[in-house]
Amino acid sequence: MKIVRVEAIPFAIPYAKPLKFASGEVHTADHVLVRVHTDEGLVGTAEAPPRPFTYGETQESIIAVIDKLFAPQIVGLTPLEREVVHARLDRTVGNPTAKAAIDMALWDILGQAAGMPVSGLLGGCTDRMRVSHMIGFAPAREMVAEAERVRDRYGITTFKVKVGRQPYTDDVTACLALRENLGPDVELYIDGNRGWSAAESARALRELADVGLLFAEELCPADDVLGRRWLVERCPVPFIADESAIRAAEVTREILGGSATAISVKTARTGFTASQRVLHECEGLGVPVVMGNQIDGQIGTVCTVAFGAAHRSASRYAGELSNFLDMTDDLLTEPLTIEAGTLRVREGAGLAIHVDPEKLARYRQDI
Ligand code: MUC
Ligand code: MG
Repeated sequence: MKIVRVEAIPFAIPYAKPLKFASGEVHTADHVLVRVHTDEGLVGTAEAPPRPFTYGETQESIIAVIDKLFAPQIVGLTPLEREVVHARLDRTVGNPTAKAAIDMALWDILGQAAGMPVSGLLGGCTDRMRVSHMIGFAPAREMVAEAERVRDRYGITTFKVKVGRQPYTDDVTACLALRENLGPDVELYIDGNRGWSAAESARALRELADVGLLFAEELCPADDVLGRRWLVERCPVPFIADESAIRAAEVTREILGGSATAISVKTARTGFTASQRVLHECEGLGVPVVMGNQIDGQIGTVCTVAFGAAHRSASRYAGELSNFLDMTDDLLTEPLTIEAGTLRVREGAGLAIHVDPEKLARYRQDI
């Protein structure tokens, strides 16, 4: 079975409620649907979510790099030759979501060919994950109201609170209000998207001592090398590297350099193959992992839960699997549902991603 074509289709779905955080905001899911076609008629599907403010990719750049660079390099290979595929794609240093979507689409083909679910092929640890919901910037009382709504409606009891605003005291107020209103039983952690300095982060962590945080993520830039190490040494909870440690080599650098003590794995940027490398490295180093969310739609979320549930170490903590709730619509024929704070892996061969042709026709941007 050979790869004969790679399609990169731009689509745009508005958010009902935009997500705001220290490094940007998202009002529309301007994503790219990636389909890898084979000569035997099997088609692998995944989505690439551009995050221009984080990785520099845009919808247009993802399509250009797939059409002009990546597709011509992999057409003619078989879906089993993933090491060859990656050796070719990795000649290019950047473009993480374009590479990740191709990787996941290839796994989808392998699963379909074997008649087995990708989550099982990856590891098959469990069939579901607990869900963590991200709360973006808003006045404290609105953040509390959103967390209460999500808890009451979906049973979600883990929240990642976006911080990194100026002054940092706005975020401290929001976190204190969340703990006070939601009570001791919910899990809370914070993500600064590099918005604070090391000193502001340290002050905020001191003022949040009684909140009982689960983790602190990317509070200050990893490029402030000594400041970040100084902060991580003082941080009372595991300090997650997200956008500062994407690939295995960056994980090595950040962990061994003392700039992080936990890692966010996002299939949107490392697919399944490179995510597995990072995960196994973290297991070897004894470093906790959280399945992160790159502001994924439902297709991306199907991929994240398939990977997270496949592995013991990736399913230990709640995964960030609920961003799609803030979108007005999506492309799947059968929408994902979160019940009792849990999302199940899609049943069926491959990734079991079934795109509704009418919805794709409505939201695609290229015709
Ligand atoms: C996160 O964990 O940082 C915000 C930017 C991005 O790339 O992902 C999100 C969530
Ligand atoms: Mg993050």
